[in-house]
Amino acid sequence: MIPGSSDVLLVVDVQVDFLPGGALAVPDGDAVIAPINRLIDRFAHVVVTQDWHPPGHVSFAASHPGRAPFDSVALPYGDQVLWPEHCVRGTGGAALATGLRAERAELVIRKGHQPGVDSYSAFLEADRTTPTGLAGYLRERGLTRVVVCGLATDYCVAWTALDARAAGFEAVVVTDAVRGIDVDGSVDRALAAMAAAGVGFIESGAYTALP
Ligand code: VGL
Ligand code: ZN
Repeated sequence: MIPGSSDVLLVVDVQVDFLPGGALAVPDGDAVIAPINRLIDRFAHVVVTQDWHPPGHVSFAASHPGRAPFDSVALPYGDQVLWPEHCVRGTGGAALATGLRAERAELVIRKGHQPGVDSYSAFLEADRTTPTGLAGYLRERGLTRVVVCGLATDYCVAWTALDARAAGFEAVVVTDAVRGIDVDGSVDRALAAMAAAGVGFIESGAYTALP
């Protein structure tokens, strides 16, 4: 077992395409970088996720003739929101944000890499059955509390925090280190769902590592 706390900082999708000017820009998304960089120093364990789609991914509106970004379509695994093309694997838009101190990450989880399945969650793909391997990794490392920050509050952050709880981890969202897309009240719904699932909320300045 690695010495140090049993907390892990999980930095979700802080990527060029989710920042202002990006293909799927999250309003004020770049505001998360400074608090995340300050947090990174206070964790012995940092894991980063990257949205990482093949060209023509099923979550892209352009893959569904006649559909527009932010429409919903029924897929075999359930309803899927359609997005502008974003985070195509290997492109500059999929790169981690410049200035994010991601060199401290011990693991990078890439998700949404199957052409026909999306993955908002860092734990389970949108078919809700295919694991990414993150839960097993954290368990093997003895990491029990997941502190979640990044983009976007109402999609990848929320699904990740909810799945962390479902997998038996403690989960805490850092309120000043997340920003949302907010489609039709999705941020408020996500915050309520997380609270109901036992996800905690803290400000980055209040985080104290476990001894
Ligand atoms: C995300 C929409 C599509 C996210 C990723 O990182 O929250 N949202 N792909
Ligand atoms: Zn995506």
